[in-house]
Amino acid sequence: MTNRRRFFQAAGATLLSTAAVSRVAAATVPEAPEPGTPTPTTQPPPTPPDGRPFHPVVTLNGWSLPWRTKDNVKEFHLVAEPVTREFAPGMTANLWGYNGTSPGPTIEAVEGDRVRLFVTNRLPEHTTVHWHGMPLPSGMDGVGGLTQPQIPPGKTFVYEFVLQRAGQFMYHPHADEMVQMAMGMMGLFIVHPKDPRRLRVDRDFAFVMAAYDIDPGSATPRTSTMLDFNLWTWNSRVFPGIDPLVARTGDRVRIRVGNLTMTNHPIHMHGPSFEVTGTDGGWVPKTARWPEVTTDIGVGQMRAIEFDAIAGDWAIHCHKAHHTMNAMGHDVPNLIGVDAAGVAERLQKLVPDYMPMGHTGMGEMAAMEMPLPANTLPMMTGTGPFGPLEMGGMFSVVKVRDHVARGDYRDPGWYAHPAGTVAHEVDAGDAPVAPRNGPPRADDATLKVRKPGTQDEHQHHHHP
Ligand SMILES: [Cu+2]
Repeated sequence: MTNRRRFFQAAGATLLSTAAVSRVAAATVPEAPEPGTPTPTTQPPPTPPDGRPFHPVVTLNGWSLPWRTKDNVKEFHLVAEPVTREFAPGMTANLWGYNGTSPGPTIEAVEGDRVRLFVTNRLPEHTTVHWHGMPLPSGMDGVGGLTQPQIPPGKTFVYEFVLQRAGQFMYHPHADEMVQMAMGMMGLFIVHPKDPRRLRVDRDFAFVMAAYDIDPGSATPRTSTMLDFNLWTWNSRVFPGIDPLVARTGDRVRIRVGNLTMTNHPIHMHGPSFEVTGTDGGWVPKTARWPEVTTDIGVGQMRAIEFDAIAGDWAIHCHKAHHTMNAMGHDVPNLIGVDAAGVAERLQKLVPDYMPMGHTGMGEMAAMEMPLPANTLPMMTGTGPFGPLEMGGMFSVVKVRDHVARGDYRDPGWYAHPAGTVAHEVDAGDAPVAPRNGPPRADDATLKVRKPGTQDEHQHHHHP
């Protein structure tokens, strides 16, 4: 009931702000749509209401921007504004985005379409929109100061061009770029082929990668960070907040991924191998493609990968291990092999809640219930059918099942492995002798630390 009331209050607030727009402006500028649901779950794509038919993309944890058609031109309306975005249950960030979300809604249209893109600036500073990768007239390219004046706060600008090439593109400001992108201003722009049979796939997913630096216990990103970000997101979500990518066995699946972070991301998918079939520069000729299980996506690049779906739960993630973690401290010494028990006892006299960690690795982090600062996600988290997943950040699961209806993207739950196909414990006596190389293994596995220059080291040197 409370949620319902809150929803209507929010709806009322929207009406009020719409009424504040002058009538003249309302007649020429199309309404700026807001997402259909305030929850950041993947919105199944609606069938295009008019214009040439196309097979819409599924924006992971996102939505596509409705348009209106006027004199054969598709009119879209983006509003740049402060937004809040839940990264995963338990953490919400103060960001800047478009039409209520970060990333902004995906713009979808068809090769040959003429589009008119209205951009209203409700930020406290000027902005522009650059249509990244798009072939267009120079004056529509959105570089503040170079190809157009900046859009001042409170003003609306319009861009207009014909979509010349089918493919995957991005949009983002080219104004105070470091700050505005660090605050989450970005979105996807998908141009579908004129002939919907061309480049046809059964399932077409899309997301853009962004990085944020949000101190544990706070909610607003640091915007002066250059490289040391601590939250690695797909469509401004982190695992376990990223929805699964659901497909049916045998489906041809495309995933379009853009990178607007400040470092590269080697995106790795388990299970079926894939090919890079397109970039934001165009489509890769069939004869120039090669099979991969990881593709590195550089800063400012987009990649479309395609594969034939095989039944299972297949992890998909960035292969930089610290990008599959949530906000963490960086200056942590490696304690593997160190017996911290004595130190812990003494520290607990000073700090009663002190817990020694890391002396057997960091896996224990995922299962423990340590108090966290408010609005902070555990570094390693998520639970699967066999226990903690020990992941965060850029991680999700491609869930492929034999029986999924066309257009059904709902989470099918965990994979039911056929009998006898899951790794399991056995009696160690059943295993063959494990050959090993290297020096004989000491019975006492405790790490012996010997500092250079100590007597031990000296003796070792003279008596090998
Ligand atoms: Cu990465």
